[in-house]
Amino acid sequence: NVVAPGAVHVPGWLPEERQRELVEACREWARGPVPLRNTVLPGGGVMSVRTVCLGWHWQPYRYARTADDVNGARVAPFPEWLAAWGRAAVAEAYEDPVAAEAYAPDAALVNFYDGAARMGMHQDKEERSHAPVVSLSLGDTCVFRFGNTQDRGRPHTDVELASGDLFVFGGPSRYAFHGVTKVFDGTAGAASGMRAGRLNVTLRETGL
Ligand code: MD3
Ligand code: FE
Repeated sequence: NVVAPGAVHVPGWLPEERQRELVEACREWARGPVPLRNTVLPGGGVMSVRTVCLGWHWQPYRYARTADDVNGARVAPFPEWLAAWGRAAVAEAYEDPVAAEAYAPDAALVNFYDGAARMGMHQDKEERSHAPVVSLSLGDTCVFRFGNTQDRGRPHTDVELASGDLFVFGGPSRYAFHGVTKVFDGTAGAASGMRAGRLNVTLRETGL
């Protein structure tokens, strides 16, 4: 489903077995070396989403190798198998194996949402590369709001993201405002092996 130029939603892309593998990997990453934490923004606000990073640590609003705003530890490496999933994702979304082969993500943000967590409308501009962002959803279904490139307001499109869904944001959609307005408690089903809540894994090329 092409939601906007460069923004492609592929419902149910991850088979159950892959969903379970990714949830299991997220459980390991959440244990350390940097723990899952509520990011504190420079203005003092605390995000309701809990995050752990791979490859590069997103420290609002820059990437670093160490989590200086958490425990100072070096972040876990970005695994090569996850980069391969990213290339498969780009190939699937854009039906372009040549573009997909060049995709070299080196950072992942793992976001955990409980039923009350939200993500306000924002742009992802810390990456120096203009390569697409690959998003994989696990567990509870959410309402994802895909906006415009000008501001946080209208026009926007609301899309439900369920466990196993793939979303790729590239080209003109790469710098669109986006957020998560709602998570539907208890909608995870059995596919991912998640007991509660929602996980979202985004793959990025930092260009660093
Ligand atoms: C569109 N995460 O980590 S995933 C984020 O569900 C983030 O956790 C949300 O926004 C989540 O920055 C939304 C979909 C997504 C991710 C990155 C994008 C959409 C995007 C970057 C550019 C444009
Ligand atoms: Fe984002």
